[in-house]
Amino acid sequence: MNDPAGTRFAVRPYGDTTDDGMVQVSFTLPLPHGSLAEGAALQVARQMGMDRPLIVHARPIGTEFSFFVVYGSVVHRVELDSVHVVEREYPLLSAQEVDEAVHAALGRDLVVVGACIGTDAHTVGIDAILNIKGFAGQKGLEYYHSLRVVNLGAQVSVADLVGRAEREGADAVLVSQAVTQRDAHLANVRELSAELDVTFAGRTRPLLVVGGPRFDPAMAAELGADRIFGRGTTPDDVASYLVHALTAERSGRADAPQPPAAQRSAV
Ligand code: B12
Repeated sequence: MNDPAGTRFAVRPYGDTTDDGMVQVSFTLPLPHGSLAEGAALQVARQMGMDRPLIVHARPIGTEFSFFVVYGSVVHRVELDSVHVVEREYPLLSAQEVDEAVHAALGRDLVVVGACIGTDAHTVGIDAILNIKGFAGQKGLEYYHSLRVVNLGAQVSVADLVGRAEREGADAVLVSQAVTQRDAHLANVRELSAELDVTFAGRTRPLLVVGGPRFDPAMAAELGADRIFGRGTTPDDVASYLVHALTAERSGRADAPQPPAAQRSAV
């Protein structure tokens, strides 16, 4: 929807015609498939703000559950002034620019320690960022000459990750979480952040960079992380962020990182 000056200020979904509000949602109810379950599904849809919802697909899942796809028009519209998102505030750098910036600012390699923590065994996301093979046509962080990458893989405990980060002299800890059941991803990141605080008390804590498809990037501060990356992240975005955070910001800080290990030169 546009104002007279042509500026967009509010939006609604659309299917057939602009602003018709049409959406499609899918969900499961803990009811055997039948008319009661279908009636309940329609009521769920109405309570979600859908006007005249239609069940376009329904099928039993075993004997006690039903799956639905419902189509209808939502009554809601979104005022764009009320939308707050995390925008990338740093430039995307090429691999060569990253290498030059790291070596100019740190005089050494930047150390990255990554893992999937907790019981999470979904390594494809962290490998997409770290592995030299990369993702979406971008080489992973292992490709960069100025980055030393330690990838610990899956199901790493918080204690093991923090211990390894300390021994490696990590500048950044990169963590992936795909499983969100019972908000395990949030609890795990909070636990990791607290453990980093304890272990690095009195020293500069490594950056905590978190990624996964179901994180809200706006939750970084709340979870004790420095940055959260969501679905579709590419390695160059992460490398550029590391340069931005560890060179530009830290070199200006009074508590700029002191090398915890002998092989690290001054920042
Ligand atoms: C492949 C897969 C598996 C494989 C994992 C193999 C492996 N080595 O990783 C296997 C078969 C082992 C598996 C097992 C399970 N899985 Co599974 N799995 C998937 C699947 C189909 C794809 C995930 C994937 O690889 N995506 C591709 C990568 C590239 O995308 P990504 O993870 O989002 O990563 C990108 C960004 O998020 C970001 N990113 C991710 N991590 C990081 C980290 C950093 C630091 C940064 C900067 C960025 C970043 O960058 C990446 C590139 O853009 C998803 C469904 C789906 N379509 O997403 C289910 C899914 C994640 N699995 C699920 C489940 C339930 C399970 C099991 C519990 C099933 C079971 N009952 O046994 C087990 C759990 C095992 C365990 N202990 O963790 C659920 C999770 C539901 C939930 N809400 O928690 C999903 C969503 C399927 C579903 N719809 O139910 N799974």
